[in-house]
Amino acid sequence: MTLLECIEGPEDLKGLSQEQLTCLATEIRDLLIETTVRTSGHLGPNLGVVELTIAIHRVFDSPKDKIVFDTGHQAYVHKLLTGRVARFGTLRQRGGLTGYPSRAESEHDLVENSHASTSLSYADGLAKAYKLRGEPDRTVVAVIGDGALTGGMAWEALNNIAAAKDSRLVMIVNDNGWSYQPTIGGLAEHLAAIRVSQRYEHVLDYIKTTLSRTPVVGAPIYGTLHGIKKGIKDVLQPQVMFEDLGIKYVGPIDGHDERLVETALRHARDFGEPVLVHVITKKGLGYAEAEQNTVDCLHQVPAAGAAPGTWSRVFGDELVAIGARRPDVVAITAAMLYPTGLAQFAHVYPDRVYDVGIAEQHAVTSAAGLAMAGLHPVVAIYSTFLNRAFDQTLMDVALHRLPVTFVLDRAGVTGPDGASHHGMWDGSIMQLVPGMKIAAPRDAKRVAELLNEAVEVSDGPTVVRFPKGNVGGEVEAVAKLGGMDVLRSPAGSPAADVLLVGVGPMALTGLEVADRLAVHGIGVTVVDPRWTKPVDEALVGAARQHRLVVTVEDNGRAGGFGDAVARLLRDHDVDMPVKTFGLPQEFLAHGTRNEVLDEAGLTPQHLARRITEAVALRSPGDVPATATAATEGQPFE
Ligand SMILES: Cc1ncc(C[n+]2csc(CCOP(=O)(O)OP(=O)(O)O)c2C)c(N)n1
Repeated sequence: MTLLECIEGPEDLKGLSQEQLTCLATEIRDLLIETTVRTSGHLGPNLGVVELTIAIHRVFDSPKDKIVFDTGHQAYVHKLLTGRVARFGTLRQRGGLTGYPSRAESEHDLVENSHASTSLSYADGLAKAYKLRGEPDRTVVAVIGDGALTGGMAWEALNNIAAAKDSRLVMIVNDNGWSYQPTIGGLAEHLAAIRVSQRYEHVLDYIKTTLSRTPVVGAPIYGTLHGIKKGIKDVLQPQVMFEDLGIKYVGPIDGHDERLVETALRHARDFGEPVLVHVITKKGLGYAEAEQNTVDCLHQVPAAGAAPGTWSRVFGDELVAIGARRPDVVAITAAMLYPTGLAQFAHVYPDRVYDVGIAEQHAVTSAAGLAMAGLHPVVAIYSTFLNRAFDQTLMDVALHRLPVTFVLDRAGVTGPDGASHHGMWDGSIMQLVPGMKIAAPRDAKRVAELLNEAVEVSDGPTVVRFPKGNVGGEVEAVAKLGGMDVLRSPAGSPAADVLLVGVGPMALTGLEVADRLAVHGIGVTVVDPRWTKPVDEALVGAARQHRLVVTVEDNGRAGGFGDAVARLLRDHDVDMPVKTFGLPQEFLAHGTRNEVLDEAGLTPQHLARRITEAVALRSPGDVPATATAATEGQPFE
């Protein structure tokens, strides 16, 4: 039995010797590598926090003390130290451990949102609440990366924490110099300056040794040392940023020296006021492939760049082509240059791409500024992270009718990253934005087509949304219906049974559904709307020629394209049932994209069955016997 297998909870760590802790760290790294290489997942970030997480669990008393991991992608080590070693092999698999903290999994997990830069706000609230509730013996710990620290929320929180002098709050900045890519911006430069200042390091080493030999007598000693350090930093580091904010600062500390980290954390814990502990770590430490990976230190396994054949890559290639013709087109990313497919554009036009850090809100309003000054910005962002910038999209961009194109990658079900990462909201919230136009390409050719149409729009914002993964085969239209593509008309029957409108790749799913229904004598017209907002009014006339309208979208059902179509038909007094298929308005668990879609009933089999039922309900007498039989349990395979 390994040492790691004996750890059932944080209390089992507390009696281990320094030698045993070193051995434990090695075992943890081995398991992290072995598992994530098989299951995929956040390897680089976790390899970097092994000693730090051990130290946290030795110093603090979880779950009484509350540990908040910012973003949560670096919480695998925490999972291993809190009783989940045996299940770790199921990481990110359907029904298995999630890739982020999960309250269903453990009482040691608290925050599972996995959108970055929130930990300090959660911690601020927790600490205030424990104070008000008269529970002064709890300490709140926030672990935040230098990447997440570029997010505006973190600074809003710091501003408040600085004022809450008597909060028992320890903020650990895990500074590895990387987000996905090297962390950018003024803050990153400031941290880097602290990191590389050898002279400063030497002085600090001296202080750290002194500090660790000094018997702990509480705040006064700490305060004295702190005062000494501040003096030194004032000499060596003119921008003593955190302290200027009024926040006690400890560091920088070698985050792979478990003993040193422990010492710093114990002092911070006992200080009784908010303290920021600055820990320097190496992303990917202990795995050569990660340490030497110059793209992202194996932030994710497999590496997070846009691979050939993916939607992201198709978009990236087309943007390069557009960039050649249109010198006014510029690109913005919020710390996701490679994953969003912008790397090629950045390579060809390095001056026309802006990586703003994990700062989606800023990205959008900065895009508004670029557009006001005559450029056409393309904001490439994962669908789920656009949620952050709804108000900026609505008021800063749309209200001013600014030509900004949002390219929403990972729209719809994403898969193993679970509830926080499914891009199932944009299709609804963007429907609310006046003047917004939303495109959803069904295949690679349409990505190019619609992206070009989007950047031609000069009087308001546009969205181009597509899912995660590889693009499927190309399907040409057989006819046009307004601005929409008709992909299939039922042979020989002018008035068909079902008008099926499928959004993006769901139009191709619609073709499979039509095949299945045709076998049972139900005629289906399949339409790809191309633009889901505004809804094409040609649907009104088309609906009248069918007996049932069906919409299918890879987005939450509430307020999405389906609801917009139903509203259009109501507004035109078309008395026609509209079945709107989409994702249930729930926080959907992790699994493969296909597993989640299957569970949501968005596969051709499920859809064919449900549509048959709807047709049968509408006109039982008219529906062919084979079709009604299928509704009584005969599968559509
Ligand atoms: C709001 C938001 N935008 C983007 C992301 C995608 N993302 C996940 S981890 C990460 C980098 C985080 O860097 P850092 O906080 O330094 O942690 P590290 O991975 O370096 O340990 C990014 C950009 C996110 N989770 N949330």
